[in-house]
Amino acid sequence: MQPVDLRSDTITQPTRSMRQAMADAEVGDDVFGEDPTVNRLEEMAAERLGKEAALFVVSGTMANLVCQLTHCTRGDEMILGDQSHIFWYEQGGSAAMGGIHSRPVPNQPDGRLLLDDMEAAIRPENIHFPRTRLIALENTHNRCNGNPLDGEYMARVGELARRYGLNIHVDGARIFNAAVTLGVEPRALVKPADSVAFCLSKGLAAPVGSLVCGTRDFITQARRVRKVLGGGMRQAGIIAAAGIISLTEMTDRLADDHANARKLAEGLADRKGISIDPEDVKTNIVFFEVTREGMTAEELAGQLDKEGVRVLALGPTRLRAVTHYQVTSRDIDHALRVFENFLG
Ligand code: TLP
Repeated sequence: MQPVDLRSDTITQPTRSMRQAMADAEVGDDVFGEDPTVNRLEEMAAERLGKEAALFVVSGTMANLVCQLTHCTRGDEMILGDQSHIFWYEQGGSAAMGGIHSRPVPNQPDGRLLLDDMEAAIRPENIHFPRTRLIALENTHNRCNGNPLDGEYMARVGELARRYGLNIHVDGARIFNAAVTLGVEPRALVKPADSVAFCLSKGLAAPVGSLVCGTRDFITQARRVRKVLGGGMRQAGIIAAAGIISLTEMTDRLADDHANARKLAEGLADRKGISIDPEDVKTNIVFFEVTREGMTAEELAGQLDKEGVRVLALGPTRLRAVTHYQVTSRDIDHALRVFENFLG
């Protein structure tokens, strides 16, 4: 049997129709704006996110960085969650590349930042202080159990940002997971956002690519930033073609991943030496703790790997499993049997 690889939804392989679309893609030089397939993908992305325009970039990390560099100049401050992907996993690129100062605010267990915490973090005008420019949110929130943020919360953040003249960026790497679980279109979740980044190469199964969405002016500036980062691609329609399939064929099926994640969480809750509340699992990300005396997350992940079940150890006792297109309900049954054999 093939390993059941639950390390991340980034491991998804392109579908047959993606490979076909890639082979047949009409292409041109995208730095000249002449790749019809990239142009079509960008139009589709802007429409789905309810923004004027979009920009195709190579990764979620580049999408976030392009947005931060477009919103901020050196010495500006960005309010963001202390558990956010930007803060944890992007090498501090905003500081390294843009001289942007990060102001972390505690993420609540559901991924929100409290309005009061954000408001308290906004700098008044003072010669000693950096200028607060940007609020960055994450939806779904990776390190907070993949929790979705709803439109109502976003509207309240929007009101706060407007009051202080701040911009909002949403790292929506998995915004389609949020939309599917909340039963809305993604545009309903990002109305007050000035920029949104989302990924094609996670649950949506494309091999490469993310999109930045915003106003036409913002995207014009972001296109310049992408170029200086070396991200101007030429016949990128080859990969954009797969992204079009992501948007047309792969969004609704995310509900299956969420059902599999819930099934995994419920099964794990019955295992000895594991602590998890299945109610916390709203999308495709399942965090759990190993509570067996003397066993680390690393050891448990190593043992499971030997039996063909791959998960990530993300802390001394914390592990993560992510469901995706390549994981079936039967794979979850198999994974749960392996957990049971090992833990009882
Ligand atoms: N997340 C990856 C790892 O980097 C942790 C994963 O396996 O979950 N925003 C969010 C919320 C993400 O989860 C990720 C990737 C990114 C941005 C970055 O995307 P890429 O990997 O395309 O640069």
